[in-house]
Amino acid sequence: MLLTNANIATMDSAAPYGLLADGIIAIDGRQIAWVGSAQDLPAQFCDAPRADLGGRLVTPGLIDCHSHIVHGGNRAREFEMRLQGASYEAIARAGGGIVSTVAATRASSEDALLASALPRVDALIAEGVTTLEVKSGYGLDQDTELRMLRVAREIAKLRPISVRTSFLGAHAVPDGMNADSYINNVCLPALEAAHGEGLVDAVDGFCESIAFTPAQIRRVFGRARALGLPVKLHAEQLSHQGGTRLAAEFGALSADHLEYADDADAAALAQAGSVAVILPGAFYTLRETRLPPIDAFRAHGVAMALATDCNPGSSPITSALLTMNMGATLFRMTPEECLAGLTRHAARALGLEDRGVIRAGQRADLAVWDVEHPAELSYRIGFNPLWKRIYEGAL
Ligand code: DI6
Ligand code: FE
Repeated sequence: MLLTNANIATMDSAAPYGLLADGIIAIDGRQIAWVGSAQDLPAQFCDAPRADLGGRLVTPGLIDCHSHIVHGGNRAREFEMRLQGASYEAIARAGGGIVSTVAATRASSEDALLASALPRVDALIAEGVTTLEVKSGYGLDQDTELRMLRVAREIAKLRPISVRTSFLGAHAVPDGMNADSYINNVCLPALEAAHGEGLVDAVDGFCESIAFTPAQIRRVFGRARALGLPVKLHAEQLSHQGGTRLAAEFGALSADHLEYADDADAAALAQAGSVAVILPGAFYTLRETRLPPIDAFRAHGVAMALATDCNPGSSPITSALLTMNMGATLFRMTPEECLAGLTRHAARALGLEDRGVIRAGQRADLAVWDVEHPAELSYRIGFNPLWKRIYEGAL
């Protein structure tokens, strides 16, 4: 099949957005077979059926590389409390925050978790998202952590979306346990069990004063390494703990949040080839003021991804497009950086080489937008110009 008369943001060349005007994409089965200018179409494709895109913009399918989209309940009540002045940390210390979602998630069956996640997934799909990362981390016991990951895998069977899972057992310390014994007696055995069931694509952690120290995360990463699993880390979100450098030391796929990261952290990420995952939804929701060091990431050549961080506490957002707008408006990322953040660099943050750019041999996961210029995707607020979404070659 040929997609003709397309304005293609390949995200794969030195040109801004890798733009290719009057382009054609040839799709063979689930893959892109060829992409280029209309006049260069190889003879072998000339007789293929054509779909005229009317000059619309085609981008790679969007990739949300950081989400906690599977969870029980919601935290609207806590949202009210924060508006009355309580801080995120104070709420967490008072048994609210992550721990309250843990209670709701433990009380939810697999079916209930799935039923509550699907409408959120559908909202992302409606905006052209074709790959979604989903974390565990609201179980904090073996059964519930595994249940969350099974639900994540189930999503990909029920919807046209590719799901990558991250085991986030080291997300919070459950009530009545100390952090070290939780890591040793719950988190590490749960990781082994989840991996044994094929439920884990990567291992994540939350390195923060209200969560785990670098020394504790190091033990989790050590086990991940022993199991042959890549790592990523919530680092320097609310304070500087040294998680970013730990992540870099382990060759992490990504370090995420990073508001309190510094120049040396940026250098370490660059050296390790780790992606900086920027999460403006959490910054916005928590009304943070400390900006991630975007200039340092640029100066050191650190690839920046953007993601929703969809979660019931700090980022109850299910919009990839609004995430791009926030990346631009709050962090002064360019619209091109924002789009790369949800395509090319997001793929890297998940360790995926078969998607994120429009190129022969890549998966045919595409988004067709009724816009003239790709900057429009970051510019509008609350407007969805998706015209068609193509998943594994299917329109
Ligand atoms: N950082 C976050 O922003 C989310 N998790 C994390 O480690 C928040 C999770 C929550 O508040 O439920
Ligand atoms: Fe997160």
